[in-house]
Amino acid sequence: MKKAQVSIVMGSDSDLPIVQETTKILERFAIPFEITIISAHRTPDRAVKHSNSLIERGIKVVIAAAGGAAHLAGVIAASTTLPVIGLPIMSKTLSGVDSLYSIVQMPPGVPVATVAINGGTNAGLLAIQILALSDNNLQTKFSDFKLEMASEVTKKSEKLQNFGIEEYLKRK
Ligand code: RP5
Repeated sequence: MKKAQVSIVMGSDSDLPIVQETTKILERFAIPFEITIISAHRTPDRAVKHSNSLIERGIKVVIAAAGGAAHLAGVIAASTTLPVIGLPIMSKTLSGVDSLYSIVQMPPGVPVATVAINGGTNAGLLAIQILALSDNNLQTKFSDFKLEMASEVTKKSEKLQNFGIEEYLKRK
């Protein structure tokens, strides 16, 4: 098995459905990753221990998913020099705005790159882009991915021109 390059951490197993979007995109690009559940509040010692072990284990990027008072990404970023991507999970009470603000509003000196609420795929893609800075093959794969996306949009547009709105929606 290849050594993990990305460490995915989530505050609770209830975050898994969104985190699975991240793991799927990492798998698509064949990026080896590790995944674990650590709570900044319920297991604070483990959060710091995990952060301190990242570099020696060869991890290059961290993705931290949490909802509500989502301090996990910030706590990890405080104890490592690796780039940390925060993934705010939609909460029931405040629809994830609480998670977003908790993750994005870091003090100067300790940045967390924050994606959209439930932006699991983009968290993975951002990690891939960071890894691609020192990996030409990955850079090429990422360019192909963008071309594929562009071609999907063009195909849809041509279909819309050919069939018109009603027929397009019927065929969708
Ligand atoms: C956060 O609180 C977790 O990241 C999760 O999004 C949220 C709810 O946690 P559980 O009630 O599912 O443990 O710590």
